[in-house]
Amino acid sequence: MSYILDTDIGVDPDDIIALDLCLRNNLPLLAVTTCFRNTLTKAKIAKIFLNSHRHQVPVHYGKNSPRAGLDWTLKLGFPETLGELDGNETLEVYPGATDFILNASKKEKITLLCIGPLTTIAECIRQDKNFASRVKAAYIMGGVFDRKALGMPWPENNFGSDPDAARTVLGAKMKSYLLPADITWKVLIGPDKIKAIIERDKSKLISIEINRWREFHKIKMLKMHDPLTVAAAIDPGLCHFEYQRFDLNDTGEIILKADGKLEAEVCTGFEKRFFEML
Ligand SMILES: [Ca+2]
Repeated sequence: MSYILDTDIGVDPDDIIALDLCLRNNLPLLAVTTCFRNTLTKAKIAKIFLNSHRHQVPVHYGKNSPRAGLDWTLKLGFPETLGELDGNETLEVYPGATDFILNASKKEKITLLCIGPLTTIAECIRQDKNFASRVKAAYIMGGVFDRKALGMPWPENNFGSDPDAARTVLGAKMKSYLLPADITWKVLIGPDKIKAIIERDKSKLISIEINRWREFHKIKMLKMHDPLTVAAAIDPGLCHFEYQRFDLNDTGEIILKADGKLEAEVCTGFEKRFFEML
Protein backbone atom coordinates (compact mmCIF):
# COMPACT_ATOMS: atom_id res chain seq x y z
CA MET A 1 0.00 0.00 0.00
CA SER A 2 1.30 3.46 -0.91
CA TYR A 3 0.53 6.95 0.30
CA ILE A 4 0.51 10.45 -1.15
CA LEU A 5 0.72 13.43 1.19
CA ASP A 6 -1.08 16.53 -0.15
CA THR A 7 -0.02 19.47 1.98
CA ASP A 8 -0.08 23.26 2.32
CA ILE A 9 3.23 23.15 4.19
CA GLY A 10 4.79 26.50 5.08
CA VAL A 11 2.04 28.29 7.01
CA ASP A 12 0.91 26.41 10.13
CA PRO A 13 3.90 24.29 11.28
CA ASP A 14 1.67 21.29 11.88
CA ASP A 15 2.15 20.28 8.21
CA ILE A 16 5.91 19.86 8.53
CA ILE A 17 5.42 18.01 11.83
CA ALA A 18 2.96 15.71 10.00
CA LEU A 19 5.53 15.09 7.23
CA ASP A 20 8.14 14.36 9.91
CA LEU A 21 5.72 11.85 11.45
CA CYS A 22 5.32 10.09 8.08
CA LEU A 23 9.09 9.82 7.64
CA ARG A 24 9.80 8.61 11.17
CA ASN A 25 7.18 5.88 10.74
CA ASN A 26 8.64 4.85 7.35
CA LEU A 27 5.28 5.38 5.66
CA PRO A 28 5.72 4.32 2.02
CA LEU A 29 5.21 7.73 0.39
CA LEU A 30 4.94 7.80 -3.40
CA ALA A 31 5.07 11.59 -3.50
CA VAL A 32 4.43 14.79 -1.64
CA THR A 33 2.11 17.20 -3.47
CA THR A 34 1.48 20.82 -2.50
CA CYS A 35 -1.73 22.81 -2.50
CA PHE A 36 -3.38 26.07 -1.29
CA ARG A 37 -1.19 29.00 -2.50
CA ASN A 38 2.43 29.58 -3.56
CA THR A 39 2.52 25.88 -4.29
CA LEU A 40 5.95 25.99 -5.97
CA THR A 41 7.49 27.59 -2.86
CA LYS A 42 5.75 25.02 -0.70
CA ALA A 43 7.12 22.23 -2.89
CA LYS A 44 10.66 23.55 -2.32
CA ILE A 45 10.13 23.71 1.44
CA ALA A 46 8.97 20.08 1.39
CA LYS A 47 11.95 19.09 -0.79
CA ILE A 48 14.51 20.71 1.52
CA PHE A 49 13.00 18.82 4.44
CA LEU A 50 12.95 15.52 2.54
CA ASN A 51 16.55 16.03 1.40
CA SER A 52 17.63 16.61 5.00
CA HIS A 53 16.23 13.13 5.72
CA ARG A 54 17.92 11.71 2.58
CA HIS A 55 14.45 10.83 1.36
CA GLN A 56 14.15 10.66 -2.44
CA VAL A 57 10.38 10.94 -2.76
CA PRO A 58 9.36 13.34 -5.59
CA VAL A 59 7.51 16.58 -4.88
CA HIS A 60 4.84 17.87 -7.30
CA TYR A 61 3.05 21.18 -6.96
CA GLY A 62 -0.62 21.72 -7.76
CA LYS A 63 -2.71 24.76 -8.64
CA ASN A 64 -3.53 27.45 -6.11
CA SER A 65 -6.92 27.19 -4.41
CA PRO A 66 -9.50 29.65 -5.81
CA ARG A 67 -10.20 31.34 -2.47
CA ALA A 68 -6.66 31.15 -1.01
CA GLY A 69 -6.39 34.94 -1.17
CA LEU A 70 -9.18 35.24 1.42
CA ASP A 71 -7.13 33.42 4.03
CA TRP A 72 -6.83 35.26 7.33
CA THR A 73 -3.08 34.61 7.73
CA LEU A 74 -2.52 36.50 4.46
CA LYS A 75 -4.72 39.37 5.63
CA LEU A 76 -2.78 39.61 8.87
CA GLY A 77 0.52 39.75 7.00
CA PHE A 78 1.93 36.32 7.78
CA PRO A 79 5.26 36.03 5.89
CA GLU A 80 4.88 33.73 2.91
CA THR A 81 8.38 32.41 2.37
CA LEU A 82 11.17 31.03 4.46
CA GLY A 83 14.62 32.59 4.19
CA GLU A 84 15.89 29.01 3.93
CA LEU A 85 14.85 28.93 0.27
CA ASP A 86 17.64 31.35 -0.65
CA GLY A 87 20.35 29.37 -2.39
CA ASN A 88 17.97 26.47 -3.01
CA GLU A 89 16.58 27.71 -6.32
CA THR A 90 17.91 24.67 -8.19
CA LEU A 91 15.96 22.16 -6.13
CA GLU A 92 14.25 19.59 -8.30
CA VAL A 93 10.50 19.84 -7.84
CA TYR A 94 7.87 19.25 -10.50
CA PRO A 95 4.51 20.64 -11.60
CA GLY A 96 1.55 18.38 -12.33
CA ALA A 97 0.31 17.23 -8.90
CA THR A 98 -3.01 16.15 -10.43
CA ASP A 99 -1.40 14.14 -13.24
CA PHE A 100 0.97 12.44 -10.82
CA ILE A 101 -1.84 11.36 -8.52
CA LEU A 102 -4.04 10.17 -11.41
CA ASN A 103 -1.21 8.10 -12.91
CA ALA A 104 -0.22 6.65 -9.54
CA SER A 105 -3.81 5.56 -8.90
CA LYS A 106 -3.79 3.56 -12.15
CA LYS A 107 -0.79 1.52 -11.02
CA GLU A 108 -1.76 0.66 -7.43
CA LYS A 109 -4.26 1.33 -4.65
CA ILE A 110 -3.24 4.55 -2.98
CA THR A 111 -4.16 6.18 0.29
CA LEU A 112 -4.41 9.98 0.25
CA LEU A 113 -3.33 12.03 3.23
CA CYS A 114 -5.01 15.39 2.67
CA ILE A 115 -3.80 18.09 5.05
CA GLY A 116 -4.53 21.19 2.99
CA PRO A 117 -7.37 22.50 0.78
CA LEU A 118 -8.72 19.77 -1.51
CA THR A 119 -8.18 21.59 -4.84
CA THR A 120 -5.88 18.98 -6.41
CA ILE A 121 -7.85 15.94 -5.24
CA ALA A 122 -11.08 17.44 -6.57
CA GLU A 123 -9.39 18.03 -9.91
CA CYS A 124 -8.44 14.32 -10.04
CA ILE A 125 -12.11 13.39 -9.47
CA ARG A 126 -13.35 15.85 -12.11
CA GLN A 127 -10.83 14.65 -14.71
CA ASP A 128 -11.37 10.93 -14.21
CA LYS A 129 -14.75 9.56 -13.12
CA ASN A 130 -13.17 6.28 -12.01
CA PHE A 131 -10.50 7.92 -9.83
CA ALA A 132 -12.48 7.79 -6.56
CA SER A 133 -13.08 4.04 -6.93
CA ARG A 134 -9.32 3.44 -7.32
CA VAL A 135 -8.45 5.21 -4.05
CA LYS A 136 -8.19 2.88 -1.06
CA ALA A 137 -8.89 5.64 1.46
CA ALA A 138 -8.52 9.37 2.02
CA TYR A 139 -7.69 10.83 5.41
CA ILE A 140 -8.81 14.45 5.31
CA MET A 141 -8.27 17.29 7.76
CA GLY A 142 -10.91 19.96 7.28
CA GLY A 143 -14.22 21.53 8.13
CA VAL A 144 -15.90 22.32 11.40
CA PHE A 145 -19.31 21.40 12.84
CA ASP A 146 -19.56 24.09 15.51
CA ARG A 147 -17.16 26.99 15.06
CA LYS A 148 -18.78 29.09 17.81
CA ALA A 149 -18.48 26.34 20.41
CA LEU A 150 -14.75 26.13 19.64
CA GLY A 151 -14.27 29.89 19.81
CA MET A 152 -12.74 29.61 16.34
CA PRO A 153 -12.35 33.20 15.09
CA TRP A 154 -11.81 32.35 11.39
CA PRO A 155 -13.39 30.06 8.80
CA GLU A 156 -11.77 26.63 8.70
CA ASN A 157 -8.97 27.10 6.21
CA ASN A 158 -8.88 23.84 4.24
CA PHE A 159 -12.57 23.68 3.31
CA GLY A 160 -13.03 27.48 3.34
CA SER A 161 -10.24 27.97 0.75
CA ASP A 162 -12.01 25.75 -1.78
CA PRO A 163 -15.48 24.68 -0.61
CA ASP A 164 -16.40 23.37 -4.08
CA ALA A 165 -13.39 21.05 -3.96
CA ALA A 166 -14.40 19.77 -0.52
CA ARG A 167 -17.92 19.09 -1.82
CA THR A 168 -16.54 17.26 -4.86
CA VAL A 169 -14.27 15.04 -2.77
CA LEU A 170 -16.74 14.24 0.00
CA GLY A 171 -19.52 13.61 -2.51
CA ALA A 172 -17.43 11.21 -4.62
CA LYS A 173 -18.25 7.94 -2.81
CA MET A 174 -14.59 7.57 -1.86
CA LYS A 175 -13.76 5.93 1.49
CA SER A 176 -13.07 9.14 3.40
CA TYR A 177 -11.99 9.59 7.01
CA LEU A 178 -12.62 13.17 8.07
CA LEU A 179 -10.85 14.88 10.97
CA PRO A 180 -12.76 18.13 11.58
CA ALA A 181 -11.48 21.06 13.59
CA ASP A 182 -13.96 20.20 16.36
CA ILE A 183 -11.53 17.40 17.28
CA THR A 184 -8.17 18.73 16.09
CA TRP A 185 -8.56 22.22 17.60
CA LYS A 186 -8.23 20.65 21.05
CA VAL A 187 -5.16 18.55 20.23
CA LEU A 188 -2.48 20.72 21.79
CA ILE A 189 1.20 20.25 22.55
CA GLY A 190 3.14 22.47 24.94
CA PRO A 191 6.72 23.78 25.26
CA ASP A 192 8.36 20.51 26.41
CA LYS A 193 7.06 18.46 23.48
CA ILE A 194 7.77 21.32 21.05
CA LYS A 195 11.36 21.50 22.31
CA ALA A 196 11.85 17.76 21.74
CA ILE A 197 10.47 17.99 18.19
CA ILE A 198 12.72 20.95 17.37
CA GLU A 199 15.86 19.36 18.83
CA ARG A 200 15.73 16.19 16.75
CA ASP A 201 15.23 18.08 13.43
CA LYS A 202 18.49 18.34 11.51
CA SER A 203 17.00 20.54 8.79
CA LYS A 204 16.12 23.36 11.26
CA LEU A 205 13.01 23.99 9.14
CA ILE A 206 10.68 22.78 11.89
CA SER A 207 12.26 25.22 14.30
CA ILE A 208 11.93 28.11 11.83
CA GLU A 209 8.30 27.34 11.10
CA ILE A 210 7.32 26.83 14.74
CA ASN A 211 9.07 29.96 15.98
CA ARG A 212 7.59 32.11 13.20
CA TRP A 213 4.07 30.81 13.90
CA ARG A 214 4.34 31.23 17.67
CA GLU A 215 5.70 34.76 17.35
CA PHE A 216 3.00 35.69 14.85
CA HIS A 217 0.20 34.44 17.13
CA LYS A 218 1.96 35.13 20.44
CA ILE A 219 1.20 31.57 21.57
CA LYS A 220 3.09 28.85 23.44
CA MET A 221 0.97 25.83 22.49
CA LEU A 222 0.52 24.30 19.03
CA LYS A 223 -2.52 22.56 17.55
CA MET A 224 -1.81 19.18 15.94
CA HIS A 225 -4.53 19.15 13.23
CA ASP A 226 -2.41 17.54 10.52
CA PRO A 227 -0.26 15.20 12.64
CA LEU A 228 -3.42 13.60 14.08
CA THR A 229 -4.74 13.15 10.52
CA VAL A 230 -1.66 11.27 9.28
CA ALA A 231 -1.43 9.37 12.59
CA ALA A 232 -4.97 8.08 11.97
CA ALA A 233 -3.65 6.44 8.78
CA ILE A 234 -0.43 5.18 10.38
CA ASP A 235 -2.23 3.58 13.34
CA PRO A 236 -5.76 2.57 12.22
CA GLY A 237 -6.99 1.98 15.79
CA LEU A 238 -5.90 5.40 17.02
CA CYS A 239 -8.95 7.44 16.07
CA HIS A 240 -12.62 6.60 16.52
CA PHE A 241 -14.90 7.26 13.56
CA GLU A 242 -18.64 7.41 12.99
CA TYR A 243 -20.34 7.46 9.58
CA GLN A 244 -22.15 10.77 8.94
CA ARG A 245 -23.97 12.47 6.08
CA PHE A 246 -23.85 16.24 5.81
CA ASP A 247 -23.70 19.37 3.68
CA LEU A 248 -21.05 22.10 3.66
CA ASN A 249 -21.36 25.88 3.49
CA ASP A 250 -18.86 28.28 1.92
CA THR A 251 -17.05 29.05 5.18
CA GLY A 252 -16.13 25.42 5.74
CA GLU A 253 -18.92 24.75 8.22
CA ILE A 254 -20.43 21.25 8.15
CA ILE A 255 -24.20 20.88 8.56
CA LEU A 256 -25.33 17.41 9.65
CA LYS A 257 -28.23 16.19 7.52
CA ALA A 258 -29.66 12.67 7.22
CA ASP A 259 -30.10 13.15 3.46
CA GLY A 260 -26.93 15.27 3.01
CA LYS A 261 -25.07 14.93 -0.30
CA LEU A 262 -21.69 14.46 1.40
CA GLU A 263 -20.47 11.58 3.54
CA ALA A 264 -17.49 10.43 5.54
CA GLU A 265 -16.36 8.47 8.53
CA VAL A 266 -16.04 11.40 10.94
CA CYS A 267 -13.55 11.38 13.82
CA THR A 268 -15.24 11.49 17.24
CA GLY A 269 -12.17 11.00 19.44
CA PHE A 270 -8.69 9.50 19.65
CA GLU A 271 -6.42 7.51 21.94
CA LYS A 272 -3.95 9.46 24.05
CA ARG A 273 -1.04 7.37 22.73
CA PHE A 274 -1.05 9.82 19.83
CA PHE A 275 1.11 12.20 21.88
CA GLU A 276 3.78 9.50 22.28
CA MET A 277 4.06 9.30 18.48
CA LEU A 278 5.19 12.94 18.22
CA1 LIG B 1 -2.20 21.94 6.58
